[in-house]
Amino acid sequence: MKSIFDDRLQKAQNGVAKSLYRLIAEKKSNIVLSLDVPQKARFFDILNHVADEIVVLKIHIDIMHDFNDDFIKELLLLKEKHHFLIFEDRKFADIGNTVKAQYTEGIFKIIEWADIVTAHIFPGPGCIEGLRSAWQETQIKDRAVVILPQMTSRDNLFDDIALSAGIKWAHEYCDIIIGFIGSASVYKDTPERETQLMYLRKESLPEMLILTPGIQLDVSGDNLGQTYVTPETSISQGGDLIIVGRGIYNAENPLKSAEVYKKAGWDALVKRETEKED
Ligand code: 5BU
Repeated sequence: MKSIFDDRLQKAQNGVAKSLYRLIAEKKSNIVLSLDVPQKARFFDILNHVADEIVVLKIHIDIMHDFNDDFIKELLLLKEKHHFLIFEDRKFADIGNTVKAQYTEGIFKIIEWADIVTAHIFPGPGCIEGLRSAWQETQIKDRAVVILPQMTSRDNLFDDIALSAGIKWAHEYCDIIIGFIGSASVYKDTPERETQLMYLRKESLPEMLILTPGIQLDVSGDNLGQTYVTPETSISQGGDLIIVGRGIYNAENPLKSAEVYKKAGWDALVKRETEKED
């Protein structure tokens, strides 16, 4: 029997995308855990509990207290043991020369440990070229970029023009861009009731992955402008992976919560993919 996303796996050019498609099928999970927990002990405690349920661990390295090389060593050991990819949500947004330095230098040396990073599209393609040039020069085998043609924050300035530019550049830089951040339920500025997320799915290369933050089962937002939808809403509109932060790490029992999101995400994905085949 064909496993989920087999066709997309065959088409994928980037090694990280291939690994991710394999992990999704093997772990029967489309969960990206956004572990925005600055205390190292709590961070690793939660990660140890939920690592088998997730396919990607997303972090913001610059929020960690007492960052040092041991943090990365410990992270890489857990990656090896539990099989997940590491995603630094850096949102690079500068000229190519600067993002190249931010990706490779400084105390974090992100390129050495992050399989995936995020980049804005507003600076233009030079931003992507800077990251790609760093990747080519370091000769690290598999590295990937996810770009942001949408965001989940309330009243953001992303529009249909940014969406189309993101889709175009993802085509052009498909050796390093493996997909997009998507946000459900934002409608395109056209008479048809089509969301930007549906459009993103329809117009982008089939092998592109769409990762959607702003996911919670029980609440619709926070008091700082975040907006939430359910896994089902996001996936039915074209999201492939659901990014869950506080819904898991702030739960009384993060493992139980991760299991609930995993089931909700997986069921919605299987339903969508099965309906497509019929
Ligand atoms: P939450 O706790 O599930 O709300 O965390 C969401 C995470 O996803 C957090 O790390 C954000 O920085 C990240 N995020 C987002 O929420 N919305 C976006 O549009 C993008 C990233 Br891009």
